[in-house]
Amino acid sequence: AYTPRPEHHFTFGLWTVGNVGRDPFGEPVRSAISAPCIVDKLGELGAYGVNFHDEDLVPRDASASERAQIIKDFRAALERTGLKVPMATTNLFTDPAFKDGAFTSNDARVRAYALQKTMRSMDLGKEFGAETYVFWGGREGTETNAAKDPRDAMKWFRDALNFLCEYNIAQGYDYKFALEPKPNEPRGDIYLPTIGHALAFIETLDHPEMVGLNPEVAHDTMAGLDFTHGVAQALDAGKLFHIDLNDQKPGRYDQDFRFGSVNVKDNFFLVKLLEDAQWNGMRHFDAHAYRTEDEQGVWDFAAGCMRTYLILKEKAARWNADAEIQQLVRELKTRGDGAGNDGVKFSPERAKALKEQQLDLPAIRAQGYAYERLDQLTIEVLLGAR
Ligand code: GLT
Ligand code: MN
Ligand code: MN
Ligand code: MN
Repeated sequence: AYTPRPEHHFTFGLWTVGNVGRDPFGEPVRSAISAPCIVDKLGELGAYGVNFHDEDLVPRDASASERAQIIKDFRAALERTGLKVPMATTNLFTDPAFKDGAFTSNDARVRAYALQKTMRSMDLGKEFGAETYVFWGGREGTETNAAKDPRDAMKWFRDALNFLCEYNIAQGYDYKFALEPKPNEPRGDIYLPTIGHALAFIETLDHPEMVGLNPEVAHDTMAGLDFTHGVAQALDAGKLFHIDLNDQKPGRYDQDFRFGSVNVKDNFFLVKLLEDAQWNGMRHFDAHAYRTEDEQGVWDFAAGCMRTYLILKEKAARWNADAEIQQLVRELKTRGDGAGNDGVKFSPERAKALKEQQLDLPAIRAQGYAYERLDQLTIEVLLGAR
């Protein structure tokens, strides 16, 4: 029942299972796994697809013939496994050229390089049929606001996205662009730090319909926010184009832990939201194995992400079918029915009637909401006690 299959739309980045365990204090602990091997193994595990940054697949310094060979081998692996490439993105953070940002660098030459690299990477993604194009502005930020006026940064960011939207149209690529917010790391502070900042920014673009979000569990958790609320707001705005699933303890460095490994309850409500909304996007795991692991640990990690998602999905169905829970939910949803202003359009008469309406405030003040019972029942579903 918890066996991942392609129709579940689970995807991984080449950089996730390919993570070699380098950190700011230590060297790699695992050797790199080739892209075709990753594809074969993900296929075996039941994933739907694999995503990449330009440089995950083709190293920056590859010659034309090396590039051609890499692409040929990768394509062959996709063909033999049936794996898709639903998403592609640009590495705008590793090259030291991007130390002051990419689209928001003070140096116009760097901004030009970022556009050039992104267009080339969009071309590469399309060679493999990618439909979503992610923008994680990891270096778009500052350590000191002496560096630049943040209004200039917003303007440069907007100019870049407007230009790339036009490139998307001119090439007939039909990509959906997905902005990925993050509050900090690797920059001291990153622009567009949360889902809400990104949603507001999108509306200032020339083609807002083309641009949505790729929110990540860990990033909102780092900001101390409730991720499920942010995802719900993105869904409500029709802007949930992609999602990065992983896990994270608040107040730490960017941990990118196995999905569901830290905060089972929050991730339960996240899965329940996605499933209740019948959201049909890719469930992408942007996470990596603990640095203690060898290659077997990497595949244990990947299988675990998918299995936990499916377990939480089953728990959500159980919650939705639990008679006691549903009775509480029904009671909450119908409480005070008929008294409210829901769905009533404004009219001067309606306003007058509402101003004069008698509400039993003492009873309203005295009532309880039974959330303690409801939450305990939720915990019991999660712990397998019902
Ligand atoms: C990097 C980052 C992620 C982004 C990736 C896409 S790269 O691993 O930590 O959150 O989604 O650029
Ligand atoms: Mn992360
Ligand atoms: Mn991340
Ligand atoms: Mn991510």
